[in-house]
Amino acid sequence: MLSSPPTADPPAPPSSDEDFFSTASTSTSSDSKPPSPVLPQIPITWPDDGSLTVQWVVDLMQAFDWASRSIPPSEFPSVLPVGVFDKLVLAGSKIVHKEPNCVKIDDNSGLGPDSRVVVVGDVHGQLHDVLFLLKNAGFPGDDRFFVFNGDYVDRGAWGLEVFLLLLAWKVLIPHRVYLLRGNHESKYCTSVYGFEKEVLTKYGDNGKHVYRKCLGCFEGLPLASVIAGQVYTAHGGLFRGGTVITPSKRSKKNRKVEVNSLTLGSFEELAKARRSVLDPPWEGKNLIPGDVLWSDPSMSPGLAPNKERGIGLLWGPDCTEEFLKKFNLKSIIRSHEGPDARDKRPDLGGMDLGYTIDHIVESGKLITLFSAPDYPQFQTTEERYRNKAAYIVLEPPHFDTPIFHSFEAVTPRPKVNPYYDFEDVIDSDEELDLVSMEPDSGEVS
Ligand SMILES: [Mn+2]
Repeated sequence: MLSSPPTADPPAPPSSDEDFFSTASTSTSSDSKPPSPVLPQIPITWPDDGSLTVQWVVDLMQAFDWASRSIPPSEFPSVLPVGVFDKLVLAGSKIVHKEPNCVKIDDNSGLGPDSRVVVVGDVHGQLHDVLFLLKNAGFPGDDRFFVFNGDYVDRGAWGLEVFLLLLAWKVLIPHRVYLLRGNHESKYCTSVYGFEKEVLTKYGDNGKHVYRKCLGCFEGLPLASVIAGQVYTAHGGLFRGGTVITPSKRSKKNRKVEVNSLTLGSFEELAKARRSVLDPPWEGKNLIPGDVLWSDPSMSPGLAPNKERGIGLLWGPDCTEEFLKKFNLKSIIRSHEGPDARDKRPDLGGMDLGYTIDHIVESGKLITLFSAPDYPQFQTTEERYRNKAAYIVLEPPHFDTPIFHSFEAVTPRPKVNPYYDFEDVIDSDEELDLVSMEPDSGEVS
């Protein structure tokens, strides 16, 4: 029985979307389709009227799952023709580019007493684990919001599928699904950690076009969210403020840019940052996007440059407290560090369960959330971490107490070749190769 008494009790949990691949059709209209067959309808076609349905998105997920098990990557366009890719990415890009740098999810956006908010960390192209997560947490819907903390692509072999299926949910219900940007949604990371090569392999002659369109969409992804005025989420975390610009009216060349000793930034400064850059700059005056996407917590007090990564900040428990207190928040949920990264940081917790509570301070907590189990999937056998992953559910009435759900990797997964040199490439992008990055990064002089 799912009915609940008409009291102030919390509402009954939403029914699970069990067996969504075999019994996905829930439409009651007269022209409803029969349940999806095991073999998907391919190629996927764009709806005539341009409006997606839940069934379309479910069919897309099923087709991606089937393709990952049944056809070589180079035949991917027989599942998703480039014309349909174009339509989906155009629709998604238009929506995300209009969103503010920090999206607010509150009663103005439909958050109510029956709502849940699911927060998800790095997923890194692990398609089957993302499909499991969506099934386990329940699909996005009227009462179920999703905030993804970025790093959809790279490392895993199905970054394109993961990003596109999440983008399809975004297009279907833009005010229930929020896709934040991770540091891997950039030109630099995708050229080193596999996504570019993956796209070129899957789309052949159209690969460059598809890759460019994906980067264009990544550029538009918002940087952070605030849920119910209680929880701040972002891929890396906190960011600096106080970049003082001393303008000179006479000559632009003499314009001085001074960075004061590091101080925490405000939401006003976050709102003004220019996020539409292929690679967030690590120098100059547009530093907030790089901080939000690349920073890490530290157990040492204060705010310092993140020398390990070459971009972003390290912030201590005192900064977590200052940020929470100043903005009247209860927690920070960030991602960005998997089991490999945490292996090298003995003063912080390990990522065996998919989350860690890094700072506990007077005003609340700092949490790291990682949603890619058994990561990274191509690591040589003896070095595998076999970590669980996790997602967080925030519940009414206050949405301020994270409930953790850990889960294991879906096995067996299809055998595939990696799209990057996992033997030699450094772990967890801890070090930015500044020389290989384009100097401009879209930065204005
Ligand atoms: Mn990351």
